[in-house]
Amino acid sequence: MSNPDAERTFIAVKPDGVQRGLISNILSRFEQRGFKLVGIKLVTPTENLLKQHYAEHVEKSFFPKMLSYMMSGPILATVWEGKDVVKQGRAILGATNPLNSAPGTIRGDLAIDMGRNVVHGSDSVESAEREINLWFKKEELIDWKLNQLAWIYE
Ligand code: IDP
Repeated sequence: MSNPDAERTFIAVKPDGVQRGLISNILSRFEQRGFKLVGIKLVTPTENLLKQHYAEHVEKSFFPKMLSYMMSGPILATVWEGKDVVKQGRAILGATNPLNSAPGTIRGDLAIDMGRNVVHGSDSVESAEREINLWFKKEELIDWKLNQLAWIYE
């Protein structure tokens, strides 16, 4: 069995996903795939946190609207662990623009507009590490053994 604890990703349910009651639908996709939840909390992010999180977009024209969308209510912040979880997480989410997302993905099933695309997921192992450190304190990440491991990994 390879080491499934080796990789982590940051997945967030954005305010529209929380308001629309989509939390359990979204989390169940990661749980049922076999990934392990190691951190979870509701957060109302500050402007400062979002500017750090979306540092690459701060100068973009859509940023002010995106900022008010992301600050419009609580976000469910989660951290998942498992083999190739960053890339697999992005595949579970679908494309940034829901209109380009395949059915079966979260955005392809549950969203239409880019500015209401329901979820965030880290796009690389490096950004995952940065985002996890930004949203979570070390002690908020729980080290536990998934007893089903041998049924998920060979
Ligand atoms: P990602 O969320 O799939 O990683 P990014 O390109 O990092 O996509 O963009 C971050 C978020 O910014 C998107 O999820 C989307 O909500 C928003 N966004 C990106 N581009 C646009 C745009 O052109 N118009 C409106 N919102 C956008």
